Amino acid sequence: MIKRILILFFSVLFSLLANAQTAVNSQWYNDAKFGIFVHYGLYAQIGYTEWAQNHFEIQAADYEKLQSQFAPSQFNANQWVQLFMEAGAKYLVFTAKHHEGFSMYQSKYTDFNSFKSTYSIDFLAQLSQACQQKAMPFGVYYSVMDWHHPDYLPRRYFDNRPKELANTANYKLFFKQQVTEIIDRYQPSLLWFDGEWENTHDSLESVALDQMIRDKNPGILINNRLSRYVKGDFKTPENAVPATGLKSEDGKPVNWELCYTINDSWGYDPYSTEFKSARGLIRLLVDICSKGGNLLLNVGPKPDGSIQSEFQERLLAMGKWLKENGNAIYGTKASIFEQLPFYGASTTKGNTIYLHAFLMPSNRQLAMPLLKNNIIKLYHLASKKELPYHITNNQCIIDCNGIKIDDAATVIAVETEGLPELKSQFPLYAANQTIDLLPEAASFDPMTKKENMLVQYFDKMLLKKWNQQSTLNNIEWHFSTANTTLYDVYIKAASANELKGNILGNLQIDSTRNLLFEIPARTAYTYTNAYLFKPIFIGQITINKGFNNIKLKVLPKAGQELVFEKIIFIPHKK
Ligand code: FHN
Repeated sequence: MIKRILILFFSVLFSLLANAQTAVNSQWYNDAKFGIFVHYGLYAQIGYTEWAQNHFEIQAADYEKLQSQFAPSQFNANQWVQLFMEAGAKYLVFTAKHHEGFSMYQSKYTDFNSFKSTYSIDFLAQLSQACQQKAMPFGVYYSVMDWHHPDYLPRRYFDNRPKELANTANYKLFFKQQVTEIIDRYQPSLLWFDGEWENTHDSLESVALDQMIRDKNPGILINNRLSRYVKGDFKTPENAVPATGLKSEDGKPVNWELCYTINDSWGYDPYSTEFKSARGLIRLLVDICSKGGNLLLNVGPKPDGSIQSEFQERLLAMGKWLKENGNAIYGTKASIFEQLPFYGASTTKGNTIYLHAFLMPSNRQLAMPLLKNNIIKLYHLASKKELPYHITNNQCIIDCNGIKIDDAATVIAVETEGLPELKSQFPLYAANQTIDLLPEAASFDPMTKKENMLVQYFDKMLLKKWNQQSTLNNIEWHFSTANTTLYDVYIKAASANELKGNILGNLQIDSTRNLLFEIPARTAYTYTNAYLFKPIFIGQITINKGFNNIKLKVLPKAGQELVFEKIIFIPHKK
């Protein structure tokens, strides 16, 4: 009995220690917020993404020929790492082996590796060393799926090698050997597995492998893609920010990292020429941080190992912004606000709240929901200039006159007495006040990503493309009123397409009362500027004292599309 109690005691203790270990290990990762992902392999030579072998249905034997042509003449590990540092990134994840099966290092277990090609480069050796010199944590990507190894199953549909000869046990051993040599030799801080989805029956014994890795290096972080049987230390959504961050089943925030491409491809693709803007990438990083995650931004180097100028320009622009505003990113936690009255986001670090205004309101008065705390200091982060503020309508209104507005995000720091706590999420309006309901201050139904629908148009935000194809069902505002008041209600909106008929809509007040309205069709002959529309009167409504919920819904028919600027409630004058 005593023996059993002791065993139980020690196993609980070990598991507590293991969990505590993960929490300590992940500190650098949680604080880093921004890493660079590099997808580089033989596929860069084809220039049709890292899936080129699959796309062009190339047999493994033919694909092997790319090894002798691989000529990374411009590769320079120190220059890469220098660029990533200048971008403000805090860690690097490099593809040691992608689905093509080519090892980008000197592996003992296969000759299909970069050291055995003309340039004899061990990318892992050079990059891990360059990172070490700059104290930048180094991470290794490793694909479970392998289109080259003769013993990996299942094969690609076009692969003509006889399956019967494959012995999965050999691949399992190879996989384990390579992972072991990578850990032993290059000591990565992080392992980023991928391509795990085919091994549904876990022929690769991932649980044991995960344990083996952690026994070897208890400090290592492992993503959630080794297999479905292993949870991993962080989740890895791809190319789309989860609307409210990610939580565990018991509702606690979990570590997560969005991997994201600058154009539309991970591996080099000269045909993928739609590049996200630097401004968009900065805002993406802010948005991710405001939801408690990290950004792993991808770069796909050219076949010669250089990094194309479009990527460099964007990375350097991010670095420039981070140099001034990095305090509002590194080491921060998610926003304490559910919703902000302006277009932007917020992050928190200790006693400081950072407000990131993507768009500064044209009157330069930035509103923050009311806090319980006293404010000790409130300043523009980039210039350290203190800013005047006052409390009104249950909001803290910050006067942002006299500071330089940043096109990507202007950051205001609010230092509070004690840890910041929210007092009131929603504004409170007096009887004689006009209420502007802006799309950036609305909650969108969970089906729709707000940032996909909002477009900055000079000094305002517009909600665009509300049509039959959009998932948007409604948008909602919440606020309180100090008195019961009768309002004249206007909408500023227009039909984006010509000759498609009037667009029907409904403004619902507290789920019970409806103001139905029509946005007149735009005719080809009256075309002026669709975005400089006049307010359309839609009726009168009494708003009761207290908390209110206003829901806007439009019902576009085929071909119709709405552009929306705002709803205005003006107290009725007798
Ligand atoms: O198939 C891969 C893809 O090529 C790329 O490596 C991404 C990065 O997360 N992962 C897989 C798709 O999820």
